[in-house]
Amino acid sequence: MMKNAQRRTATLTLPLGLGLGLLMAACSTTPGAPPAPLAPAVGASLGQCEALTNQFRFDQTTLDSAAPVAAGGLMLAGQPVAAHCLVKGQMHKRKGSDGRDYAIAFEMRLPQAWNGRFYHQGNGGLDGAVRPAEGALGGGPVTGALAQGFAVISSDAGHTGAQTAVFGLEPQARLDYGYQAVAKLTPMAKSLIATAYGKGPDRSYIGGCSNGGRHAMVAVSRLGDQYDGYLIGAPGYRLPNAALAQLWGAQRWTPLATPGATVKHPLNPNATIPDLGSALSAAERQTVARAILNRCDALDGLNDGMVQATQACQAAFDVVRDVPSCSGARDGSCLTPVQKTTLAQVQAGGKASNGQAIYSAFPHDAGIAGSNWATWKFVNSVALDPLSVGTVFTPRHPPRPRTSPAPTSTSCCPPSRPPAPPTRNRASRSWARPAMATRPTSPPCAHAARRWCCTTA
Ligand SMILES: [Ca+2]
Repeated sequence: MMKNAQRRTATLTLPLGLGLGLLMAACSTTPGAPPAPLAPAVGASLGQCEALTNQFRFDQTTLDSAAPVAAGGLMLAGQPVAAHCLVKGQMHKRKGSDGRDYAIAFEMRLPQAWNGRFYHQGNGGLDGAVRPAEGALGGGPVTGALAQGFAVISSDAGHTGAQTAVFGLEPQARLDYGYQAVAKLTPMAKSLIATAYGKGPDRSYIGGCSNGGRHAMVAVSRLGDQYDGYLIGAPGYRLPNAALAQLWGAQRWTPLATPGATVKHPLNPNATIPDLGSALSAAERQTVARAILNRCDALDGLNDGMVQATQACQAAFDVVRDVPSCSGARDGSCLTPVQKTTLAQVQAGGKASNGQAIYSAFPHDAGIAGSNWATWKFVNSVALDPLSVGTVFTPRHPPRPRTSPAPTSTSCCPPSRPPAPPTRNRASRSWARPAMATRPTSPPCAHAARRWCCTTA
């Protein structure tokens, strides 16, 4: 416990130290002047590859293999990747409380000609697989971090594919997926880099899309002293609520779906799920996309079939007004009134019974015609999101509005003296809060809204 406490203290004080350092630096420069540029990262050549399995030592870490990959041995988008060392290993191997074997499996790719930088690759979905540590950054694989000479790590975040999604019921595996795997991998990866090159990374970055973007966003708040930059693409910023909003959307579409129609379950070849896609067919989604383009394509200055003026489009486009209305049976060229209102509801974002947003709204975009949109709305919302909500995520419902005022009299909860403000000890740079004022003994709380009262319980 003491060790953990010391580590926690160090984690908390490091940003403070850095902040003070930056503050001091700012005071010593001319106001308004740009900060001095950082010294460039300095690269190095890889020493040994195979020997790393014997050379490298790190707490709770095992290197299973280290093998050289020749130039061109890995191709990305038809382009050869330079020679590098592929290291595979595991951290924190353990027996879970559910009796299953867990570990944080990872691979690192260490370029022979290293650019002095480290990139932590966040992966998508529920993790559970060690994706090749290619460091895809968006914009195509040839721009990936590995191809640029970064040392790259990728991991399964603490569970295997076979353990998805039951890992969510195992407390430590759940924590590892949430954020602890990244926290454990980061210092290990830097140490491995130091062993491999004789020096640690001069710059460290973490990034990813979707769940990988979530990993990076969590790292912003938890590992601010470990990374110099965060590249976050399309992050699921509150995945439990995102999954819950998916279920909400499925509920909206279900009454419009063809009764009894089914499609294959995406995970179980022997199972089927309701065909929610029949609620808004591919032809109807194309009709909506055309209506969106009619209103919005030119708003970005170019009629190219893409809506880049996203926000302007939300004001310019109206589902009910702009999509052709069916005068007879559905034929793909129009929407019925209930289809329009349902689509408008879903795009506006899921709402709790009290009207508060569950997650986010979705901008109208011509991408509604794509199969990916339909898969998320009509398949994943039925097959995957309920599984996630049931095992991995704990959605946090929006707080209920108060239905009665908080008590103001002393009948239930006598007000205590407000606590004195904290005082600062300038010598130790610490803050101390005086002991809380003693709350008088309270009578049993009879108020209906107990959470606004003190109680004797
Ligand atoms: Ca356009």
